[in-house]
Amino acid sequence: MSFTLFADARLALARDSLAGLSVGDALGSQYFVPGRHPADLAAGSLPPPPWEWTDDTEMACSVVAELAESGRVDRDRLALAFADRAEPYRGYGPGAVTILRLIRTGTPWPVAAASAFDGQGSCGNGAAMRVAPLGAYFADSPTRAALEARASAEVTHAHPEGIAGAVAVAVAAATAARGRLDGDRPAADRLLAGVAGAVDPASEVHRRVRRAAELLGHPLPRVVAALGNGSRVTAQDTVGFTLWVAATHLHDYPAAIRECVAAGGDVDTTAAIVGGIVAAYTGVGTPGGVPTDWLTAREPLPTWTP
Ligand code: R7I
Ligand code: MG
Repeated sequence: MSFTLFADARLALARDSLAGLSVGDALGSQYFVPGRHPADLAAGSLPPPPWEWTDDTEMACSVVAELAESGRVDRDRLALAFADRAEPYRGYGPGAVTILRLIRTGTPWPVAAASAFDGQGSCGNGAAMRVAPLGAYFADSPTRAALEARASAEVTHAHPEGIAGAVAVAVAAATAARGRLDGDRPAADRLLAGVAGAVDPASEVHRRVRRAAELLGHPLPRVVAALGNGSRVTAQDTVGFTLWVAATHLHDYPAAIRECVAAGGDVDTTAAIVGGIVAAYTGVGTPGGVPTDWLTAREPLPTWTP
């Protein structure tokens, strides 16, 4: 069934996803602080606030600001927004630091992005980590979500795997938000099949999304062994795993985040991706949604966030 989504309804979906993304990022990064243990979260104990967000959230806020402004991704403007707003101490990847510095000092983004990693372009998980709210914004069209996700990725991630990771996460978030609007939770296998169908079939990201579907119902250590947990900080090593977690726990935000923390690896980013997808389905302060006390513990978002 086709339907019309007004701009403010799109933005509300994107903002709920951003809440889930930023809380996942901020809580996940707490487990890099010495003395914090994943087992504490599993036992129900939260780290003391404030939970500071990282580059994942800062870039996601720019994506949402771009959509609020123009309803689409203008690559030139998004590249400049990423570059101008980057606070250096937020934990950006080394490739991203270089690309954003080049853009800030006048290098066109296609040149800056293509120069990364000896001309391979970045296949880091950074394009995937910031894109879930964009998927939620395009809840009415996974095709459009995929197209705009590609545009949002290209300004920093020229490598096909980096782009595939962003497309996969955006389509998952669009499907989750659509399920929320329909009042009908998408089944895990259907969600993953829809994502696989939207992603470059030649990519490793595609292979791992397919593998994630085969591993539904399997225990976490087995899943991490097969799909990774982001410890390599690449899209290939991150996205399949995060989609397995999101598809498995789509109705239960706290359980989804606990799973990311238990898995280890690039926890702020896996929890940001998973949190962004799951919150597109659950919302905030709802049963199974982003808990309001978690949201309060998170450092406030930048003042310019829409
Ligand atoms: O993708 P990116 O923005 O990284 C995001 C991650 C998240 O975890 C953030 O929270 C932050 O911690 O970083 O930044 P990049 O530096 O472009 O990519 C991340 C990493 O992926 C790099 O440091 C490399 O280790 C790896 N990588 C590559 N390795 C080999 N060849 C990215 N591209 C390549 C490549 O082409
Ligand atoms: Mg980070």
